[in-house]
Amino acid sequence: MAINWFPGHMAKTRRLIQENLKLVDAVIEIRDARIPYSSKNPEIDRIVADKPRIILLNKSDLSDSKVNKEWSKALNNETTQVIEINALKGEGLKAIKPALLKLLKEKHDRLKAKGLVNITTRVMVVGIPNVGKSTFINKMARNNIAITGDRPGVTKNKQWIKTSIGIELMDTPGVLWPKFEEEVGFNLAFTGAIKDEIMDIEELALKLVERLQEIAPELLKARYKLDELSDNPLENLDNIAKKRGCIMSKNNIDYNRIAVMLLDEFRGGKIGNISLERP
Ligand SMILES: Nc1nc2c(ncn2[C@@H]2O[C@H](COP(=O)(O)OP(=O)(O)O)[C@@H](O)[C@H]2O)c(=O)[nH]1
Ligand SMILES: [Mg+2]
Repeated sequence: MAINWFPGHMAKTRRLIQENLKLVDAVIEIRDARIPYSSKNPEIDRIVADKPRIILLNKSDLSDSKVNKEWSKALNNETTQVIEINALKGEGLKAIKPALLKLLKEKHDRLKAKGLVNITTRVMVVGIPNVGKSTFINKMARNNIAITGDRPGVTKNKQWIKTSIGIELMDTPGVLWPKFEEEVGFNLAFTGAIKDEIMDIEELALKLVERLQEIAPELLKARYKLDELSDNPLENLDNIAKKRGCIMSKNNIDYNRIAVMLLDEFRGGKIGNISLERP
């Protein structure tokens, strides 16, 4: 993670976000469509409370579209609308405004009854690091101004970004912490949310093979032209390495090289559209 979280830090972030929530009509929570459970902040439901919420399943270009539908169905409810998007390409963004209007209908009707005509809808974007918050905000911003840097909570001097769909976004997203669970850690690492420098990437690649041989064996076989898979992930990793010529002297496997290659190809969607989690 770009940020090292510790309890004081988390409390401050929570407080900042809760303060900023008073200024908005709704929350846009972004998750990684490949790992909608692992990319969820553990306290988000309590933090957002009863604010209308839109959950964006981002990076849907990399996940399994059938599984995206399952997640949408599982997470949709009275106060939460789920939308699949690809923030890089701007796909799916059109559905956001109608979803917001639906969630805010009663409030808007009340305001209209009082005679208000031009109602501005203000929204805050939140999510754990690497889910695509900055990419999304930049895509939504009319002038495509760059917003960089991950800061927990949001800054004191907020600015509102006007978007092409008539809603205003708080300029800085609320950066939340991830769950601290082993399985979640691996999922975040597989998808590239945790920096490789702090991971043992050979172990990570082996774990990924183990996972893929379980959930996407055909895609794994096809990508690396393997006739069959072994039950033993290490054997599969060795075979993948041989197919890719990751061999050193004396026929030893170059595990570092195949690990980098495999993780890179998975993250880039080259092995296929793979959802690591189902609802
Ligand atoms: N394939 C794909 N990559 C994306 C998408 N959205 C963001 N990314 C990439 O994910 C990485 C993290 O995005 P960023 O906006 O910095 O995430 P943030 O930490 O939440 O602000 C970057 O490399 C983006 O290019 C998407 O919809 N599809
Ligand atoms: Mg960012």
